[in-house]
Amino acid sequence: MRLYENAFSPFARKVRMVLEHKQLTFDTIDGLDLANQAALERVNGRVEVPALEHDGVVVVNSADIVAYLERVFPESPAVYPSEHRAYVHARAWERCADTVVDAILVDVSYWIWAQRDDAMPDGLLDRARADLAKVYAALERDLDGKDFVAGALSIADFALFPHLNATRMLQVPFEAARFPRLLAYYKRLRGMEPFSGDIARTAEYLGRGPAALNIERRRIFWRGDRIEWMLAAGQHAWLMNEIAADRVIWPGLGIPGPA
Ligand SMILES: N[C@@H](CCC(=O)N[C@@H](CS)C(=O)NCC(=O)O)C(=O)O
Repeated sequence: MRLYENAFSPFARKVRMVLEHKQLTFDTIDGLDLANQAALERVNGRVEVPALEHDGVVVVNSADIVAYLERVFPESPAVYPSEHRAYVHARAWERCADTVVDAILVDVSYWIWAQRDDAMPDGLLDRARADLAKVYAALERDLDGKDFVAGALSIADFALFPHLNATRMLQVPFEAARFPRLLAYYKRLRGMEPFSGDIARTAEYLGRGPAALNIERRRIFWRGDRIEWMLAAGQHAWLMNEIAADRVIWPGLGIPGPA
């Protein structure tokens, strides 16, 4: 089994932690390293990580990869709750992590790791803080009397963790005074495998410094949810300027290969 991943990609980190939780054996390749982009493009037309190769089967899109692993390895520790309501709730949090939290955090991260000579647009960080506060409040609600978001450890926790881990660095943290259960939950995960291993890998990767990473840093890879949040945050003029200045990369067409 081979995982095309990247130590800063929340989607790849989610899948890698699920593989580890399921005690499966796999090797990895950094798909966002420019030296490996052609190999990534051969398995994923969108040229995104994560992608998984297993027994001649290629699976792309993190939620589909997790679903595949649950299906193919039913004897391994599950990440989907068996009870229907908890299953729907865990999947809803996975989707929120993937489409809402990711969009906000990645959109404000560009002024940290990308090669840019502008400052973040006025008001963008405040908008990120306000929108994330709503997510944090919902997590605080759901963690009342629970150690994990959907009761027992589930895909919700694997999907949320990489994002929660990035919030302080991105200046959008959840403060202890307002969100004590969320902070206790984050610390609980941080002390457990595979979450602690994930943090160590990402810290090592980021510790190299952006300039040492062989990744595209001038042009930004834009896709649906991240564009949606930028537009909803009022940044249409900024985004159009990025396009006009040729500072964007669009995903390839995600057309499936032969079965
Ligand atoms: N819906 C996809 C999203 C994956 C995604 O956005 N991957 C980003 C990294 S976080 C990527 O590979 N971007 C290409 C690039 O930055 O060149 C999933 O769930 O796997």
